Amino acid sequence: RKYNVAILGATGAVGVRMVDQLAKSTIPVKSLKLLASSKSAGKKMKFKDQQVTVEEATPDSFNGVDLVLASPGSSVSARLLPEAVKRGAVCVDNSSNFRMDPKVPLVIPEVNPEQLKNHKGIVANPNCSTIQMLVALNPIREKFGLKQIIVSTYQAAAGAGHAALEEFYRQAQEYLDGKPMEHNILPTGGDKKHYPLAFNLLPQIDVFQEHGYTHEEWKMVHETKKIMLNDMNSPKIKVNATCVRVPVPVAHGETVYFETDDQNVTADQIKKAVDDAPGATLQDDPAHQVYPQPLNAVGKRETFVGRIRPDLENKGSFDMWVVADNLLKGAAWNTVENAEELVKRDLVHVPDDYYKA
Ligand code: 2RA
Repeated sequence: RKYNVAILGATGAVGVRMVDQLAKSTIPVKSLKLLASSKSAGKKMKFKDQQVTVEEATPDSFNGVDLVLASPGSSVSARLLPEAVKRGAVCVDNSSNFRMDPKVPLVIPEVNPEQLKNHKGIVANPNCSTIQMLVALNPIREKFGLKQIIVSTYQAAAGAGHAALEEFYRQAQEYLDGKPMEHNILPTGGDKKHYPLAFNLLPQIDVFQEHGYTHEEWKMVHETKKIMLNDMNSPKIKVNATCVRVPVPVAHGETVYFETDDQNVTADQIKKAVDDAPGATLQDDPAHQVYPQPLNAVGKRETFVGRIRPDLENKGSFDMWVVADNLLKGAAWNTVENAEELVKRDLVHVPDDYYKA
């Protein structure tokens, strides 16, 4: 079977990578539609040896489409993906819109692929910072159980969008030229005040919500519980997050502190579990200063893990450092990988009780 595929949001920072990852994927593509806003309609993009013209996305754009890869922003996904499902298309959505919807599986192929069979036409891609953390933690949970996760993130500017990344580059040059740094977007377009990111750290990603946590921090907490326990309210795994924007263009870093159920686990056992895990690459050799770095992760599909070591004052607790390209494993590649799994499992079918907005 070959598939009629559409990429919604094809011209964005994630969308262009989806086109590239689809071309490199195992999905047999019969036809490809590139969909975006009216202002991008008419642009030409390369797919394998073809040139494809970008079209404006409308509900009828999905007539005859089997598979949609989406990263258009939450409001567009909310409006258009139910229309695509109604027309018989199965959608993998990278926006945050459907992630916590009980009718929508939230999937990382290396972690919970069995959830894919429960889709009602829409599969949600988790947040980039959640994905890389769980690719690293899942082998540990499976072998030794997890009681608690405390994560601090060091998130790249690209996570805030293409315009934010451009603003960051301009700021760096302004700083070096001794000029004031223009700041109109970062830390987030959704809030009132803006600050320079270059040569700075901003402990705010997305807007603030209850108890002084940001939306990004709540995403990491709730998405982790939904994925690891298939139960958004389970108290079994305690999760706490602090998300910080750092002056790095692409690829997020995370320090992950975790406590295992099994109190007699050693750091070597943790390292072996990570080394054997799908999608994870262990880079952990302090004697030779080997550890993951964002500069080395850009453009790669893997999640890189290092600095694994025991908390010498709390038996069964460990630290580790996790790095991945937030636009690839964090978004475009995980989306395409979910689509590959749907194809492999013959799940590209919209059920009779399909998702309705
Ligand atoms: C960020 N994870 O980094 C969020 C959305 N991409 O801004």
